[in-house]
Amino acid sequence: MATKTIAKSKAAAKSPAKLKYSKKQYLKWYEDMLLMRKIEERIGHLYIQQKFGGFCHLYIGQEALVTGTVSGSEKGDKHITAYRDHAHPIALGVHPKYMMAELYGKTTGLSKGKGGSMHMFHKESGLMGGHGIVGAQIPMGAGIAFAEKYKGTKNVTFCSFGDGAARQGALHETFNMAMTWKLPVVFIIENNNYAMGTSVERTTNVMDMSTIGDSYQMPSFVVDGMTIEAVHEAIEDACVHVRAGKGPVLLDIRTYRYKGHSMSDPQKYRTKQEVEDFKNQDPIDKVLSTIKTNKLATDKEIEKIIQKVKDVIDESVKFAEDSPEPEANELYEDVYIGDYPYIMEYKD
Ligand SMILES: Cc1ncc(C[n+]2csc(CCOP(=O)(O)OP(=O)(O)O)c2C)c(N)n1
Ligand SMILES: [Mg+2]
Repeated sequence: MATKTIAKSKAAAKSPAKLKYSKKQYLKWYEDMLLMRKIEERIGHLYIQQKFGGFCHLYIGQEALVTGTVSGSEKGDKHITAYRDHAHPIALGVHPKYMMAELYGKTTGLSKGKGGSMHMFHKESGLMGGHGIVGAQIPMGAGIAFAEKYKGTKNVTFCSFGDGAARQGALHETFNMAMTWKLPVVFIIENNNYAMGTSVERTTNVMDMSTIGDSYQMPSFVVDGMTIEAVHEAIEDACVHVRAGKGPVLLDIRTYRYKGHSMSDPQKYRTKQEVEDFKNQDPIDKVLSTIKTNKLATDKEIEKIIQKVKDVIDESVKFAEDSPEPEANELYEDVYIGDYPYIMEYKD
């Protein structure tokens, strides 16, 4: 598709040094991404110390995706994602203490302690989860977009899923319906090149994942996910199309996770050099370099941001540790239990 080629060259041509965005925007990007990175480093340590259990997938390296998605979107828009979801509430302006409390399984958590790491929800800010079933959020994202269209809002739904999830059959039914009904949804492939230990090239004959939209004539773009400006601009462009009622857009955002798939991953499927090569394109380093080169903040101001981040993390851990566990009699509240007689019986 012609559009795809244009978008590729547009993304590649972006240069942070050109300062297309304001000082305020750069400092916000820096603070948000730093907070995501540092809080997840802490989460990794807390997990090893067995402060909480369950699965735990870190987003480290991918911060520019959700940060640029939110900065390029508007209030009222909806966001749905997979289980790698600790950074999403932060991007949406939710204090991370509620995310931390959820990890600890406490009542003050984003899902009242019943969801854990993979199920962060915050309806008020538009976060519709956090989903542990690979690809489950693809049809659900289209469903949310359908509801927005039905209600006559101008809200866009951002539906993010991994390169592995993109291989689920439900994607094709969803893409077909979303294009037929011109639903207001931006599909985002968080393409970090691996589904657990399986690389994209081991799962497909077609390496360019943006072509998945072609059979549905869905406008599709490849985006540099290690550069915040590129993500932000791609989202803004996509929103112009979607809000005009023209239907979905697919963004294949190329990113990389620095840590293992989850907390137990020996990472034998990739070399240390590969990880280092991506760390050399780190989105947070790039934003900081732009801030320094263009003198958008003094060293003292940068230090202040770093200190603020540390304080917010300490506050979040303390809040999570001090919060109460759910009571046993809350077990069946806020969870879908269906209308099965045996459950009702058990409840009585
Ligand atoms: C339906 C389903 N199948 C398998 C799994 C096990 N599983 C968890 S994560 C994962 C890999 C998904 O990779 P990707 O979509 O690329 O996301 P990433 O972890 O890279 O963010 C698999 C197979 C699952 N949770 N759900
Ligand atoms: Mg992946």
